[in-house]
Amino acid sequence: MVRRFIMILGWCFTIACQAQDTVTVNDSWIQAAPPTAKVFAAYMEIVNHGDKPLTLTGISVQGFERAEIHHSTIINNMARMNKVDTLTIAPGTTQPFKPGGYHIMLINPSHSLAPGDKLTLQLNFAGLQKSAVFMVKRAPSGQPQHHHHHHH
Ligand SMILES: [Cu+2]
Repeated sequence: MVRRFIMILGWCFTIACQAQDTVTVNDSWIQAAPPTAKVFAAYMEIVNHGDKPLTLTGISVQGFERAEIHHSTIINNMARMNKVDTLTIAPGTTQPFKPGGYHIMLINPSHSLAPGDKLTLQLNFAGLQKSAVFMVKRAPSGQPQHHHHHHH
């Protein structure tokens, strides 16, 4: 009994308790846009498997001037986007990034992206970093389209 307990602890330290395993990124994709587009929206789900809050503090990406965390809201029937500095994900919860809500805004590309292209984004959390591959694709029909209005 005691030996089994120690084995579980050892397994925990070597595998399960590493920070990289406390966060998973699912369904990561970038919405295709015309070749002249100056902004692209990226969507995903972030799952916090850990027992501590996880705070997203920024996004690093190559081939763009910068990336920002945005939140879309509808005010007086107008789609508005607000830049968000940090986003905290409670332990054991999933934070969706989807059209009409939170999204990652990729700004000023050095070259255009076409459907089928893949791009690696690095998600910077307080205390850990996580890379995820995003596939460029067209928005599923019936989903609200991302509005490229900027009000900064
Ligand atoms: Cu945006």
